[in-house]
Amino acid sequence: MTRAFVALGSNLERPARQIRAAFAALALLPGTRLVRASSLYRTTPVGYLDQPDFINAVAELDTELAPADLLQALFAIETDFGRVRSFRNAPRILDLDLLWFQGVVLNGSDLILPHPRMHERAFVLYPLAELAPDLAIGTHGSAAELAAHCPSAGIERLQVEDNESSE
Ligand code: PH2
Ligand code: MG
Ligand code: MG
Repeated sequence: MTRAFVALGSNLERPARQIRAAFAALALLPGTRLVRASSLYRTTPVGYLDQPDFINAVAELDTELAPADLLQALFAIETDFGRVRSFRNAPRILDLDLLWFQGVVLNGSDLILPHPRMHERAFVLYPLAELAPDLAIGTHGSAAELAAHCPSAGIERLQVEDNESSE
């Protein structure tokens, strides 16, 4: 079994509901166990700004899948959820990004590990640091250290009771 972390994001069609359903879909992947799900976070868009706020979260997995197979499985879940790819950073029903895979460093054309932008994105680091504060992100530092250096503006951790109202 290999430890892996996946980032979840949604800003269309009842995002909190999409994220909770996506955790369930991850738990059903072959040879894979959902170890833990982070809290849900409401985050303001980064990059392309003219779109709704996101719900973001992180999943911790144990998996027998190889990185490339896990990546394909994540794409398949995105497609199942109705994701349509238009332009880069466009609003989406579900985005599943493979962040970290047992510390593997990979520079492929289809997959870069650890995820090349994760160390600078508060909407990834806050939920990740909640699950694995000591996780080493390549040579950048630990999840908690990196999160501490990211401004918390625009990041709101949802209380469990908020989850329903944010659907
Ligand atoms: N994903 C992006 C670009 N910008 N901003 C937020 N707040 N959350 C995201 O998940 C996100 C983003 C590209 O995947
Ligand atoms: Mg993404
Ligand atoms: Mg993606």
